Amino acid sequence: MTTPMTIPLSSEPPMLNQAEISHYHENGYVIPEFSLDSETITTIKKIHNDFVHDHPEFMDYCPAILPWVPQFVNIARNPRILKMVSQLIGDDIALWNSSFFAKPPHVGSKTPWHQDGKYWAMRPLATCTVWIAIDDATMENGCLQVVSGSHKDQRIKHHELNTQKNLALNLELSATEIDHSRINHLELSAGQISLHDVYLVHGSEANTSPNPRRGMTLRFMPTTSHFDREIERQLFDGKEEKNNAFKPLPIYLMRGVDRCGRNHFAGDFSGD
Ligand SMILES: O=C(O)CCC(=O)C(=O)O
Repeated sequence: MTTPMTIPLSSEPPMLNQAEISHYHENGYVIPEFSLDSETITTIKKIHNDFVHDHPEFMDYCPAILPWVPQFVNIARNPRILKMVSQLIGDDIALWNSSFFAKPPHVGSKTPWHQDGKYWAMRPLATCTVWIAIDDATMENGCLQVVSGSHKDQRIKHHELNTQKNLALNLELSATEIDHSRINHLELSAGQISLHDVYLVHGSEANTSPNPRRGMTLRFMPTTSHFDREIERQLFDGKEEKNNAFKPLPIYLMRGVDRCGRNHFAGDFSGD
């Protein structure tokens, strides 16, 4: 019998104030008073540049970068980021993915309107995404857009297959599911972050500007959810992932313990 992994809770003081926490729960996202330092952003750019140099197929979008660039886990270990996430989804949290929406100048793909939960394998569905602006994200270069409050009914709405070229994702919410009166553009300076809920409707326009719009995501789930490897496999089947054969995602316990007792973490053998 092995001892389950435990990572002590952070002793950091709270990062989000009550208004920010309420904004997240009410609207499905929040932009906190926080910014990563420029040195960290420069390091991320350099590592990402080296990565796309070796893997040009991921120049625009990489759905899962940790299997290729495990050192990005250290960005997720930032105690202040973990504190914010724990204030939103609880003290027991695991990092299960990081994607890179790089949107190069002039050719960067549109991300169609979608809900993340349509694509994901944990049950119950739950994730707080930390979206990090690696460049200034503006209306011109395709900043993230969200539909405020669209997470509230906790329902995966109807998506349709869209096989059009130059889309980062191939499932798109049906037009009738989008409340255009509640769209907000999340313009951020490099280093700023937004956090969003698994049910939030969001997307972004193509980047037709001369400026890059790199966005890096960190996907955190509460360990009350089980990352179901069978569902992960089924969701992958039939998908062309740019020469990327199926590889189960490594999951990292970031804080606390595995509450559901069924997750299997990198470096731990106590899950199922
Ligand atoms: O950065 C983008 O364009 C889209 C990001 C996104 O869909 C996500 O973070 O889930």
